[in-house]
Amino acid sequence: MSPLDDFARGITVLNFSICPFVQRITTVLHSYNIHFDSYSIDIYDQKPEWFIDNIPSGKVPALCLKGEVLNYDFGDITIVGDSMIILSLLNELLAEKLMPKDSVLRTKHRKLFALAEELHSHSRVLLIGKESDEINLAIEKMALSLKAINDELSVLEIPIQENISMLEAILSPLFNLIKILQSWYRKDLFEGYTHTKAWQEHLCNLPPFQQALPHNYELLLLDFVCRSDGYLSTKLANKCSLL
Ligand SMILES: N[C@@H](CCC(=O)N[C@@H](CS)C(=O)NCC(=O)O)C(=O)O
Repeated sequence: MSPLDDFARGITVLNFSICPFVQRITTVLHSYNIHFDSYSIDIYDQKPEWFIDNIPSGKVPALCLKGEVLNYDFGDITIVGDSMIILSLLNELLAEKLMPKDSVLRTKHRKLFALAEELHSHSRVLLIGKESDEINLAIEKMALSLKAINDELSVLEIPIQENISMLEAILSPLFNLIKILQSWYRKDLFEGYTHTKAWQEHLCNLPPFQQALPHNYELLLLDFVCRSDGYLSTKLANKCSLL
């Protein structure tokens, strides 16, 4: 049975509690006070047929849009997957407010989006990688991505405007995830990267990002790590045993 017919008009975000890619979307929606509903998909269980039929990648986030949303009529239902595609759609609906007007600056932001994807893949290894060699390699690769991110951020001013940009929506969940990984690995992954550290401080405290973050996020993430049976779950065995 598909729940799609039961979704209210407007926006429904298909989510998974710990997903940083979902947080990109909900951070924007909170920042612009756009009402939305959420529907949880357990991506580690058998995914529902209606979900796979509409989102063949089987990944969240996905956005279901019904009727008029931000002055655009999406008809009976429109379903969009992939956080970057959803962010571009939101950017269009929000009259391009999520991106800088200046094209050189826009290119810098896009470069950072690509670096953020790299960093996500290394973070994933740190979360659920099995062997210490694999982890060490991911930490080395992470340092390279972080150096590049730090260089890019060094020439960007930390924003002070009220509503957030696409860059902030992409980096907040990532830098928050790395903050938690740092405490679990007892390692300052941002050591020496002063600009990145300053941005991390700014991004992790952004009110719309805080609204997008489940209140028990670290615990939910810990549960996910402990179930993964990877290197980190062994390292955190004491914490895992308390769950
Ligand atoms: N490139 C995708 C990545 C999304 C993604 O990796 N989502 C994860 C949860 S955080 C997922 O749904 N995984 C399920 C799967 O791989 O089967 C995006 O930006 O939306």
